[in-house]
Amino acid sequence: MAFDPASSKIVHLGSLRTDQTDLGPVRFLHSSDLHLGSADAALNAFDNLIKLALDRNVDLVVLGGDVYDTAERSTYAQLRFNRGLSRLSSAQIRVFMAHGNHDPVQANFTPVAPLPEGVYAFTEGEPQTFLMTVGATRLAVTGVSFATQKEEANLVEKIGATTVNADLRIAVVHANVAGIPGHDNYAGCTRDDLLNPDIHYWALGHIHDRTVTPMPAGRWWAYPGNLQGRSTKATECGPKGVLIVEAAGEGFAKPEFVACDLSRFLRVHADISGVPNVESALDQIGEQATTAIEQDNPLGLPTVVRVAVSGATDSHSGLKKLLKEERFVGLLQPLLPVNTSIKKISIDTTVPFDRTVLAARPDVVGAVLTKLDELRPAASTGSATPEESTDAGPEGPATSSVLEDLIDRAASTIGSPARTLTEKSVSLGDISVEEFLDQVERLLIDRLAPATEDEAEGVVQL
Ligand SMILES: [Mn+2]
Repeated sequence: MAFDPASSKIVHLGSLRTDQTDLGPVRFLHSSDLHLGSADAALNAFDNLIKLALDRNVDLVVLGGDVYDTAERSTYAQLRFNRGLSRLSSAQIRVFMAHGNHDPVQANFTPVAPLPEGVYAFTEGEPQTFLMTVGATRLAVTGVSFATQKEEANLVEKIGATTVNADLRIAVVHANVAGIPGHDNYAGCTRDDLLNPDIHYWALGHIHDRTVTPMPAGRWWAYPGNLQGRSTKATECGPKGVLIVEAAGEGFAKPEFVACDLSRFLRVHADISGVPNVESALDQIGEQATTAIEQDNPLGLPTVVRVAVSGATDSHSGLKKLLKEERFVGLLQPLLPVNTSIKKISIDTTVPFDRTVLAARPDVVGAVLTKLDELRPAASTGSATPEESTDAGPEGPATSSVLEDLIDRAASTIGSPARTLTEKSVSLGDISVEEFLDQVERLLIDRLAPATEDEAEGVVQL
């Protein structure tokens, strides 16, 4: 079937199924952020995607952008991508692909070959719709690509403004819904833009965290997340793969996640509160981390972990020393499942303490804890994010600016330990003020109220 997809806003593809008696529901695979060309693991995960599409006998595959890691599109990645697409093409599975900020349409690259038959890349700027019949269903797939890396237009709104005559509509686009943090705010749109009743499934790309959100009447918007994790950054952790979506009722049934990744990244947390010594602490950390790794990864894929340890324990200073001597990884490694490598260990433990005794101390520790107790009742609502904290209400300065003052004052009184209590020390983000205060308190106790003489640098009695 020869035509120029760039020339038409609506393209008729006819009937998708070779078996006209197959009236089963429309079934498709949704993937995005494949970042092909980054590491070979991504290309191998793409091979898993192809195998899955064939095994599940889907009618179509939709790709929500950032198929390639860079605008220059690695030649090797293009060849591997085309090889996979050709297998879908031979099986009569159509592919609809939007481009995102990593692989915009206007880019300096040389294609290794034209796209295989039955693979369609959406044009830039204005949405394009493909109409087809799948069994008894008239299906429309509408999408649009990024022209350049920094797409400013609301592409979701542009798609929503198009009208076509169909029973089911899938929209394919790379976009940031409601300014999700941690990702560039390209092609931003609001949640309300997605409520458009004409679109039954928004096949989105860009956000590497998988997000599947139901809307009324069997409609959904979803980010499948990237196809293969790349680091221990929070959004890169956990199983990565694709969504399999099947028509049901007047829309679609809940999408099914299927992992396609070949290696995994994971953040694990071990709570060793009350553990009496360093040896038991190591055993506990090993046990808790193993449970978390096995739960995330029952098939035993190679896993890279970051381990965070917390709790009030007598092993606190011993663990800190092991970490300083760079001996921790070597000791923990044999306690974890084979195929696990440790990227980082962070020790956020404290010495065991009696809070009442500390709060009564006539020094900066007592003063700070007393101040924190005063702040807690006011902290029952709101968040500690800097944007919200600048909104000082009529009742006075917002909580986190009070804390900032407090930390400043502590820093000028006692020197370096408190000065390290910067915003980096606590995870300012979408946390409540109470959680924020807890983090501040834990850091204060760790740095200002050490258990042993040799840790007691910088503590000044008031
Ligand atoms: Mn992106």
